[in-house]
Amino acid sequence: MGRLIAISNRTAADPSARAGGLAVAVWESLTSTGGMWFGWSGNIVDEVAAEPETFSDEGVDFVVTDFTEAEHDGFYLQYANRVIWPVFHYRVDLAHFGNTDFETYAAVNKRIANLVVPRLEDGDSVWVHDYHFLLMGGYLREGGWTGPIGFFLHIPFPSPEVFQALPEHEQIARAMADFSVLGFQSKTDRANFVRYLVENYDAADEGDGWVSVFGRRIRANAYPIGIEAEKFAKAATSETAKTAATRIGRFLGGRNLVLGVDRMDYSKGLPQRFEAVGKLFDHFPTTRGKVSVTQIAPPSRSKVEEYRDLRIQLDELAGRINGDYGDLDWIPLRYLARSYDRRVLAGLYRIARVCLVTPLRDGMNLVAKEYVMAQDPDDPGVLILSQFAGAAEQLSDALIVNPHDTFSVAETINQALEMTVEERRTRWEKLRRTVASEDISWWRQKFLRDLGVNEA
Ligand code: GDG
Repeated sequence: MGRLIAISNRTAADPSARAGGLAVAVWESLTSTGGMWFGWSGNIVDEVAAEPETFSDEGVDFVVTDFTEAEHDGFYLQYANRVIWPVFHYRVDLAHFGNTDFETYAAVNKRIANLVVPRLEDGDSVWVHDYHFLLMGGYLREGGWTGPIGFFLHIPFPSPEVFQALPEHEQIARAMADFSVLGFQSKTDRANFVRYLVENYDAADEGDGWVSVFGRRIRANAYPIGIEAEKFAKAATSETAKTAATRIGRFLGGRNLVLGVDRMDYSKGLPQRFEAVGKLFDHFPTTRGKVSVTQIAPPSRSKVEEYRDLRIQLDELAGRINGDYGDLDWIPLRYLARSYDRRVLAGLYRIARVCLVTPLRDGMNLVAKEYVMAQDPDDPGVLILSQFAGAAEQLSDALIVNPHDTFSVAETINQALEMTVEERRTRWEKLRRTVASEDISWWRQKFLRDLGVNEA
């Protein structure tokens, strides 16, 4: 059988990077089929060498390239993260439509495609990941590759009205139609993409995922990404997890823990979440002194202005809430702008009575799934989940909220805190069954089957 060829911005060349969801899924597939992984080396240089760096690990051949400062800026910081990321998360107001960034974005897609094509062999299947490489299908075809190319979008695909705010929407859509299989996180994302094609280019939605457009037939489906479920459940009872639970237990002093874990990103709805916590203490006085909210928010993309603004906003909100409600022996809302070991997170999830996953938009949200797998079956906690996270399609037994309606989120936190253990167990058991069965291997196999890859 043929090899699998993965393309993503960052690769798992560094073994410590293999811990993330995407890296695990791709790595497992590549080691089982044998294959290659193309991406960015992580280095910024004055001049990119003609030949990329290549090396092998456990039968996987890595091919990584450096970026120039101009590529890193125009491709990664600007077009990918200040145009596509905000628009695809429905934040057109935050998008910076520069004049030349799309050209740089396209040039990097093309440059990497040109590294890939000469290294492909008959029988190979290509699997491209995420919003950095929306044009990759077009350039691989231009280079002469006629074999299968799959694409998986980890972030939402917005409604057509929002997607059309991108000046380059048509070029992007045409290039996306050069992929053989297009994978989305949710049915909503898939429906948005197909509606855009139907309304603008007379596409036909032919059933079973098949779509005819631009004289081609492609497959577009929802493949909700999962986690390494059993492994995460084990991590939650590891020694490191127990130690973390003991440490935070000392701080809690018998109070209930309400936990949030998110990269510090404006899509995650953190200011609204903090507002909801303020309303909880305001309108539900029995929770005062009885609940501690801890938000873990490792900073990300801190070079980008919108992220610096978010940080300032959160500092102010947390300060105000603690100033208004805190007492000599009680900090109502703690927010820790740093990252922790995964096993530490697993330990915190396990003792949290409530987990707040309230993004304004999220492709999937793996924190919701990790929280479910980390629970103690006898005394599980309650997941509060935004209706705007892809995960809400699968996890309907969570308490589903509208994150913009902060009073209702406050009410739901109170409801979760008062929920009987019987109801907690019933809801959790259904959630656990879904997360455990629709795990990362299920996701990968479902996608690769449609791409025509038979794993060994
Ligand atoms: C994108 C899409 C989609 C968080 N803090 C720490 C830490 N984390 C880990 C979590 C989780 C991961 O990071 C975050 O995953 P999410 O899915 O929640 O969100 P994004 O980073 O935005 O990921 C998203 C995902 O891609 C996969 O397709 O679900 O919608 O936006 O695993 O546990 N990990 C460690 N320390 C931390 O402090 N070690």
